[in-house]
Amino acid sequence: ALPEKTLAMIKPDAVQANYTSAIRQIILSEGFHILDEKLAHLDDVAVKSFYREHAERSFFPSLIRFMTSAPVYAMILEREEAVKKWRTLMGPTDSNKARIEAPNSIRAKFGIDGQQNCVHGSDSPEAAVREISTFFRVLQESNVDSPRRVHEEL
Ligand code: YYY
Ligand code: MG
Repeated sequence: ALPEKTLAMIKPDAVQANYTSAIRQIILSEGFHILDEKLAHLDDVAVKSFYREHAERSFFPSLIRFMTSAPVYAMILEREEAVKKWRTLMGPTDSNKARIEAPNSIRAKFGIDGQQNCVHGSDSPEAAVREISTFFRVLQESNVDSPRRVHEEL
């Protein structure tokens, strides 16, 4: 299978707890390449856009406060089936559920609860293209058909 990209983000809880390098090491040991990475501090406008699919949910104001509370660490990951493989490695959204259902997952090991869950991953190749562009300047013509070209021009 061709390589695919996804956006991974280490969230404020895990950056503050100094889990960035441990999580980064797990990512590399699982066969992902990190094409680019950066620390960023999101503001309200950026988080509202990033999580716009959840704008009507009751947890949205709290989610914005959490995501703007401290820096995040964003990474472009590449491997075959990167979107699905990274979501599996992260584990379920709720860290406490992750500790029961996927004890080896990153959320099981480093997450706190259902909101402070240490990592984000794009949920589709299309979302990955959009989310990567939140943090990185890249050619965006495709995440599926010509990943090599995008990689080479980074
Ligand atoms: O993609 P994923 O992060 O696993 O979950 P989503 O359902 O997309 O929710 C995004 C984000 O919102 C989640 O990581 C934590 C937060 N959240 C929350 O604070 N409370 C909930 N009941 C559900 C999600
Ligand atoms: Mg999601």
